[in-house]
This record gives sequence, C-alpha cells and structure tokens, in this order.
Amino acid sequence: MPAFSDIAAKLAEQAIELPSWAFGNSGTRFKVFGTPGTPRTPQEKIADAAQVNRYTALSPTVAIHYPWDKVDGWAALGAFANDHGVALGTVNSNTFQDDDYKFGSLTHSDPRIRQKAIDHHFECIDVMDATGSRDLKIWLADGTNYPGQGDIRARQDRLADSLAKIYARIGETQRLVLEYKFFEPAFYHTDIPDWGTSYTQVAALGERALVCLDTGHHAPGTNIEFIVMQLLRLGKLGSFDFNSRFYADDDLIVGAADPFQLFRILFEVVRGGGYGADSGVAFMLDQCHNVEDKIPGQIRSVLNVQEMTARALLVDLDALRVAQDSGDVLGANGILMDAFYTDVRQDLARWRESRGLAADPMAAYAASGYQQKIAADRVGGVQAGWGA
Ligand code: PSV
Ligand code: MN
Repeated sequence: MPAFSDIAAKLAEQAIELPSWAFGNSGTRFKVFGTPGTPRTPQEKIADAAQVNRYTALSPTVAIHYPWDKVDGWAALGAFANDHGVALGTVNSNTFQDDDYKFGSLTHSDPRIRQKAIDHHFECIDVMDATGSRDLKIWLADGTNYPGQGDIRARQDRLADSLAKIYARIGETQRLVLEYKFFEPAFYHTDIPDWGTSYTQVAALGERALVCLDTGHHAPGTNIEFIVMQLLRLGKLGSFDFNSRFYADDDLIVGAADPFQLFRILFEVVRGGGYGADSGVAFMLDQCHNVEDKIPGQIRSVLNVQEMTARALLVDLDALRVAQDSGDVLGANGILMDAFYTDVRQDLARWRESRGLAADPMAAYAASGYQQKIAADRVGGVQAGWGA
C-alpha cells in the first residue's frame, strides 16, 4: 500500500464547494427549529462558509441559490466573498417555490409557464456572467402524484426542448449540470428520476452539459459507485452533491450514515480520473442542518470527505489489478479493505499543521468564539431557504 507521504500532494488538490443554504434555517415538514446565529443576509451566509475554509482550507467556493441569495450587486457580493478568502461558485436555479410550478416547470404543458421557467434560468445565467461562475445546476421538482395525471412522454419531450433553449444561452466556459432524484416532492413519477434520464437529456445537449450526482437521491441499496464509474466512463460526470441518508433524501452530514459507501464512491472517483484540479468533476456539499450547528456541521462533512479521499488514494491499484485479473477474490477484496481500514486521522492532523492549519479544525473553530459571537449579534435570522 502507498505511504501517506505518497498521497500528501494529491490531497492538496481537494476543493469542496459549500452550499449557501446549509447556513440558513432548515428543518422538516413538521418543524423548522431556529438556530442561534442564523444568517440574516447572503453576506452572512458567505461569512459563515468562509469559516469552514479558514479551518480546513478545503472549501474555497460557495454555491449560491437563486433567488434565495439575490442581491442588488453581484460584483459586490463576489468582492465580499473574496475579502473573506472564498469565491462564489455554482448557481442553483429554483423552480419549486412558485405557485405557477404546481404541475411542473420546464415540463409544464402550458407554454407560458414553461417559458417563465426558462426565463428564470436565463436570469441565473446572467448571475453567472456577473459572478464568473462556471456551473448552472438544475434540479427540478417536476413530476406527478398519480398514474394518469400527466403524459409522462410529452413531459420528457418538453423537458428536452426547454433544456435546449437554456443550453443555447450558456457561455463557452460555462456548463449546465442536471441533477436527478428518484422521488419527492412528486411521489408517483419524477421527470428526472435517475442518472440514465439525466444522461439522456444532457447527451442530447452537447459537451458542456453534464450530470450532477446527489448521493442522497437514490433508492436504498443502490450501488452509487457503479453510477459514478459509468458516468466517468461516459465523460458525463459533472458534479457531486455530497450528503448522507438513512432513509430518503435526509441531507445529513457526509459520511455520517455510511462511511464505507463514501469510501467506495471516492475510490471509483479516484480510479476513474474524477479526482484532482483538472478533472472537471466538481465536489459540492448539499446538506440541511436541522438540529446541529451549521458551521461545525459543514466542517465535519468536508473533513469526512477528505478522510475518505485519503483512504481511497491509499488503495494499491497495481496489486489490486493483479489480484482481480488472477481471480483472487479474497485477495482483491482484502486490498481494498486494507485501505478503507487505514486510520489516517493522525497523518491528516500533521499534514494540516505542516500547512499552517490547526491539527483539529473542529476544536479550533469551537475555541474561536465565532459561534458565540454570531449567536449574540444576529437576532432573528431567517435567511431565505428551505425554512423561510
Ligand atoms: C433537491 O433535493 C436538492 O438536492 C437540489 O440540489 C437543490 O438544489 C438542493 O436540494 C437545494 O434546493
Ligand atoms: Mn442536491
């Protein structure tokens, strides 16, 4: 197995984008609990995200959600982010909180509503032009609740047509990433339920249209690493929304529910050429912190991704290939498991210190007093988001 020193340089290439909405209030359909210190403005969300990067050096960009993070001056928001040591990243569209979209957005049978949803994406592209963002991420809540409610084929055709209009508007250096999710809020059918549908739609658009894989958006038991392998093989894996789940789209801290699954996914990313500064695969988090403090929740997630990336990088690929090709079932499995069971926490602590970071980012953040300060300063924060 490679030594930790062999992979240290590769670890420095890791960048994990944070979602602005993870810092706002969120909850379930039963209750949204307020959290002391909740941001009151997009600027305060960005300031909180910058704390994560300050203690980990892992999260240099922040994804914004439009119109949740709408401001008067995008250049000023970008400059604000830069002053805090981060940059604005992916722009996420939102066609799921407007009454017009009750029966769909880009798939709607009414051309007026379809055009309204397309125009919303044009606005998002204007934001990207102003912020210098590369990726437009589209997740649609479109679907139906009852068999017969909608013409599922016509909806797919309308989706293709709407996406083509949006794709035609994105710039040369921009990308469209299309996220899938197997259910919720629709319960009978969803218009982009799986990677195959997302792939089919983006393949028809062109090179700069790619798939976004949210780890929480699959049926229980799905082999997600197989999907990762296939999309990398097809050159169509654009980005990840990392989170974890026990039951449905729980949006919990990454690696909390199944660290071994996270390792398996990251192993396929590494082996498939999806890791590293030039890979074209964007790592992002997509989480909602319902009961825990949000900043340490995000710190824990990026550290979990880093820890499992390190273990994935430690797999002895040459030995694995020999074992696989010679039919050594238990040997091959043992090589993979050796890397998974390697405790890299002390090595990572020393690696951080060598870069001027605290050995334990969770403890350093807790000792900084930032949490107490925002709790005292920001009374009544309810920034736009799931909980607003
Ligand atoms: C949908 O569940 C989703 O995962 C999409 O990524 C959205 O952009 C995100 O949640 C927040 O709305
Ligand atoms: Mn997502």
